[in-house]
Amino acid sequence: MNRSIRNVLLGCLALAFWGPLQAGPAADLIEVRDPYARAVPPGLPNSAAFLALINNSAVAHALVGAESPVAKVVELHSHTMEGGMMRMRPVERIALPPGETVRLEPGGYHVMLIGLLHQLMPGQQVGITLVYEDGSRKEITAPVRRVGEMMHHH
Ligand SMILES: [Cu+2]
Repeated sequence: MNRSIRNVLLGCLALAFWGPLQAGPAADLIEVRDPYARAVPPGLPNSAAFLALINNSAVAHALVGAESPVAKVVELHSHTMEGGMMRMRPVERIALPPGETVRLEPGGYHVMLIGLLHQLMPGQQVGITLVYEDGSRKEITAPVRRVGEMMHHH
């Protein structure tokens, strides 16, 4: 058998077996676990939401944005140490490697809620739409929880 034909046949076989494991929009393949938003006292303009993202597919995906009706602006942020201070920075994407769990948690990546349209109190639910690199979107609901005080510097 000619080598290129054999390669094509092997490729088809691989697709037949692997295709179902990785096909489909990222929103269907990325599992969202334990989402929550940080409660803030009255007068504080910003908050953040946290969650774990599990890439159950065999291909790399990425979170590239988020939206929420509770804030004027929603950004993806990272926390980094700079000169001994924790600083937040907007990031364009959060990579979701195949088979891995990526946690958005206090002190690390988070969904930044800027310009809250109302106070976030424990017991409330916050709607968040996650946007993935392929344009697929997932709507989730995050309960509002009290989170230990964090230093936040922009
Ligand atoms: Cu932030």
